[in-house]
Amino acid sequence: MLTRRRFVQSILAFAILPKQLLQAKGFLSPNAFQVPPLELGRRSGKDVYFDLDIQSGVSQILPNVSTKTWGINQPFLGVTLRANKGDSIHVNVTNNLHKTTTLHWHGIKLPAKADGGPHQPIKPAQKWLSEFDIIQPAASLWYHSHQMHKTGEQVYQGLAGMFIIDDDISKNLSLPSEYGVDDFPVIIQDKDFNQDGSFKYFSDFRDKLMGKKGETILVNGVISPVLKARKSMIRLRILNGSNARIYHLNFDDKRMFHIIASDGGLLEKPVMAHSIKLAPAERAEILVDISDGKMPILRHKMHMQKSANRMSGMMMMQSIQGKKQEFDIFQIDARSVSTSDKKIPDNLVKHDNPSVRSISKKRVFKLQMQMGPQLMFGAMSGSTDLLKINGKSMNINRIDEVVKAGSVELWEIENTSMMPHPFHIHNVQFKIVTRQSKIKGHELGFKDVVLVRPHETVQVLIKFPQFSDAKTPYMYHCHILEHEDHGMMGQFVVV
Ligand SMILES: [Cu+2]
Repeated sequence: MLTRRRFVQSILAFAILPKQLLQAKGFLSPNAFQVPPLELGRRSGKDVYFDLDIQSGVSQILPNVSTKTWGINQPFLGVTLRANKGDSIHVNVTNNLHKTTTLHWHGIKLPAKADGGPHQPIKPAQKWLSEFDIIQPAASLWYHSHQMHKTGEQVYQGLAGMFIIDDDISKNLSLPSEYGVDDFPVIIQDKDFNQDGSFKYFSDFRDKLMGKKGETILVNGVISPVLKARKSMIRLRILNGSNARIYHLNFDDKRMFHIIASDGGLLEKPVMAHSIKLAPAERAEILVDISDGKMPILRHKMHMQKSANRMSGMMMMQSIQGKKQEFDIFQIDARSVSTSDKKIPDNLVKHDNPSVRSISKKRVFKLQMQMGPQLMFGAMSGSTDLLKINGKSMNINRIDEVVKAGSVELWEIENTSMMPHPFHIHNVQFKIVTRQSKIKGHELGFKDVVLVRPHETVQVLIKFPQFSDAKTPYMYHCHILEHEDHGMMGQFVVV
């Protein structure tokens, strides 16, 4: 017979047992920080050849159960590709999945045919050759699936990796740049798991509306890793690779760090900060001084006064439902660092900003979500046109905008909804020129994603590259992947 004491014990044991929870919360048995393998390709002069194999595999993410995952040249996530400005890139992609997919080069200026968006699907067992010259400065970019209506699911499964560009300026700045030694990719994603260890995508219709958020945070595919640092100054290339979660990143000991780069590359000057906000698909590079030999934890946590003022209705709803709003991301173990000779430069690069006087056209994009019963019904029935831009849901057969190659335009993005939307434009790096809040930190740099807050209007200044192709469109869309998949996307051609 189960005594009351035994009963209480068993309940406690049940509550405490899942190891992944213990690890996630207390770093009880630390996982090692994983650095994605570096792929430099086969080089012949300026020509660089990459062979990428999109594959399915099995990964040990949780203790005791394995997870079916997707990856690029490895079972889960993509290898890090690295090349130089001026290189001619030739990527030979093979799809070894049983599903059609694509590989999109996020943040890279390139011909529309090489972009890897919904117009360049790769069927199972097929190959796709993407070729482009790198015409932009050093930056931390990334690549991911962009399959029509399936981007959310496919990125969630693991189809995402980092693409690093170097140039002469970045190499001569004496910044930490030894990959895996003092220079680390940090791909942050949030996942949910089923009992059998498989990824749990779409638990309910709310995920479709608000975007899929998971309760377990992974860094480069690992839960709560500890990075044993060897140098006293480290560079973190942080990518928010999550489908929908926005992170407010800061250290538990409130240490300051320097933001040195945004989506499109280095800032003009390092910016001191103690926190940074990154929406899905945004990147930032930060330098962290760990010469004190301590063990700081990078976490996702809003400041008290901010969280009180800025907590959106949606977030309130989530808190009420008992969903976690704060997470430890990973820990740096600086107990055995050796002194780094790296000093933080006062100046980094000079930006070639497009001039406001050369604006040839202004376009307005209204981001719209249907509210009320229509939305609920649509979401539950799996409708793919719940979300709109300028009154239209994405139609792959419709060109929404025609842009002149080489022109400078002002794009005004107006969020008419109650939740924030990170707006992404393919083939460009733009500057944010006006927004309701102060433009600061990484937002001072070149961007390919801008977070547009509820009821906010943001203006961005864009100089379009010279590539033109009247037949093949590029995308602009919300980078909450479920929003993209459910219609908040449009197409433009450059002629
Ligand atoms: Cu959105």
